[in-house]
Amino acid sequence: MNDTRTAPAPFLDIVLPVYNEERILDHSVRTLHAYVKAHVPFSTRITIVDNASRDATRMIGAELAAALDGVRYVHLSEKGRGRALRAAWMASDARVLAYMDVDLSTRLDSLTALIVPIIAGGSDISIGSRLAPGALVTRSLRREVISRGYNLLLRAVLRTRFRDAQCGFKAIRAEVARGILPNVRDEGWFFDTELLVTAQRAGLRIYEVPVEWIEDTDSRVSILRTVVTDLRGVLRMLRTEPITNATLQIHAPLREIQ
Ligand SMILES: Nc1nc2c(ncn2[C@@H]2O[C@H](COP(=O)(O)OP(=O)(O)O)[C@@H](O)[C@H]2O)c(=O)[nH]1
Ligand SMILES: [Mg+2]
Repeated sequence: MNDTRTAPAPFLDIVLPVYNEERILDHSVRTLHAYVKAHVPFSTRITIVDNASRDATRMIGAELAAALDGVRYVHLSEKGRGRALRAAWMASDARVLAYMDVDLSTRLDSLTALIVPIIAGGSDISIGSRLAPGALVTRSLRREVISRGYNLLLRAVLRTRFRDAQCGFKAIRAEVARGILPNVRDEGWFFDTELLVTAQRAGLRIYEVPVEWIEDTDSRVSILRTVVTDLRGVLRMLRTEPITNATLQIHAPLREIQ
């Protein structure tokens, strides 16, 4: 594995949460790595975060980290996508943190649109959106209906102003992440919603980027179980006191702290 301890801190850290992804991990990481080299104008690390995969993900991840410059592999022993994102973001020394699903369902050309508002200081969190005007989405009717229904519920019950809580394509200013993540409890799929609702309540700025999304039908999600845990999460958020920006102690936008 690459020794990144002595490497200079990158500007951007792109986290790839993975669970049993032996089939696509190598191809996706190489695709993203080549894309970053060709199109991303600031220093970037790719961090693969694996929770307890039971296939060859661990071996492939370690091989990729050894073979490719700026790629690292982290292994956690407990499952949970939220747990993986929190661990990777909290440990990162980068200024801007991102994550994306390893199936690269979101077209990579949206990456700059995600990062630029954060760098420019106009946004604290940027999120890919499949439900914003301009998005181009190919997915099953079942997933479309569940996604729209869930986001409408969030709007009605939690008064959310963003359109798509669950798109696996997000970025956040590192300082904001450090302030807000200790207040985000979910370790699984509700993590994204909890992060955004907490951020909105604290008055942070959430910027939505319409994305081109092509669903990869190979999924780790058990839809019924996720719907139930999401609804439980919504109820918990209804009972959670909002935290204020003052409590978070988030100050200057990135532009000013550079
Ligand atoms: N680290 C980690 N990643 C996970 C876990 N569960 C799912 N993922 C990853 O989350 C991403 C999205 O999962 P996917 O199955 O494509 O979800 P879908 O697109 O909503 O069907 C993929 O990169 C998965 O490998 C988990 O328990 N831990
Ligand atoms: Mg997927």
